[in-house]
Amino acid sequence: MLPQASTLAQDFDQLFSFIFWTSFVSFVGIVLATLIFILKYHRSKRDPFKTPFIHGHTVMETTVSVVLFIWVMVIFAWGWIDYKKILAVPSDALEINVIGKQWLWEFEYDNGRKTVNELVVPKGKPINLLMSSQDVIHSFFIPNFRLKNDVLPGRYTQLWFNATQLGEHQVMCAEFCGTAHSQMLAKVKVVEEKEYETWQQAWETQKPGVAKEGEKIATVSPVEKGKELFTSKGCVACHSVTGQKLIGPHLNGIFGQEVTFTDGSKLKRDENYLRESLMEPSLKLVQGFNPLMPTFQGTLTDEEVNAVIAYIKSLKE
Ligand code: HEC
Ligand SMILES: [Cu+2]
Repeated sequence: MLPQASTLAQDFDQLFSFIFWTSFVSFVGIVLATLIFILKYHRSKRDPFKTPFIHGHTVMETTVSVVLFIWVMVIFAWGWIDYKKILAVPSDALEINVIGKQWLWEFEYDNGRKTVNELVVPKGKPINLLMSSQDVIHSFFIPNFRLKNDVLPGRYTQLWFNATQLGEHQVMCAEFCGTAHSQMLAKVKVVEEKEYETWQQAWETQKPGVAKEGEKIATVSPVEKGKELFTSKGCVACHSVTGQKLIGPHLNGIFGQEVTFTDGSKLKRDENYLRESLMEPSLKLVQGFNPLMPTFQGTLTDEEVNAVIAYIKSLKE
């Protein structure tokens, strides 16, 4: 077995073992029963009619059906309980943007640092990957963590984990995505929290040619980049970030809150909703407003969309 390197790995392995071993036992039972029946009831020259005609056995048939039903329901319930753990992203998780493209993985941290095919994370801290693809469907798969989720163009998916083992863990793309699909590999490097902080500080203070030793460089974090785009792309003309109503609704303090649309339906604003608001603004109209927002499809790159969303998320009441 591969190492169990995340907090959830053991849970998933237990369910896997349960399914594997119960299936194995029933497989052995079926093969044995088949052999016994062959030996006992096969047609022979000596006694061609030794097997009596069987009418069925209600008690046995019902028992088998009920036992099998319970077995399947146990697997279902157990799987559901585990699946909910995948969905329950801890609120204090460190968020990292992941962009998949043919054929590499790009990571962007909240301070603006970017890495390719190497994701460095602190051990024992919940990490939430906010993933999207720039081209086709990919899938982010970390076997040692027993975690995998598809990475889709034009939409966010998430994957959270809490790494429990130091060292490097292989990442693969698990969705066939073209010629170099099998080389679409990355590593998750798990380090102690201290080391992680030093690693980030080293970059912030010693980026070659930009800053003298010990001096902070002007790094552009996604939030800062988003703030710039908010002005340069003209969002400011229609949206305030101070609570004021302009042509469009104000955007501060809205993330995670409920929004009501003109047709009366409601939705909790999440990353995918914000993304959709930028790409297809007329799809869901905020109550009390007119369909005046232009689409930003094709105008903003995936990275810029991530930045704008990070900025909106950072705006408090
Ligand atoms: C010409 C005016 C205009 C511009 C420019 C504009 N918007 Fe909008 N926006 C609107 C209007 C009007 C609405 C409300 C109607 C709707 O839902 O489409 C809206 C809705 C939104 C919403 C949903 C708000 C909510 O309360 O749920 C978001 C998010 C948003 N805009 C973000 C942006 C961003 C980011 C930009 C710049 C990249 C931008 N908008 C540019 C007019 C504009
Ligand atoms: Cu891929």
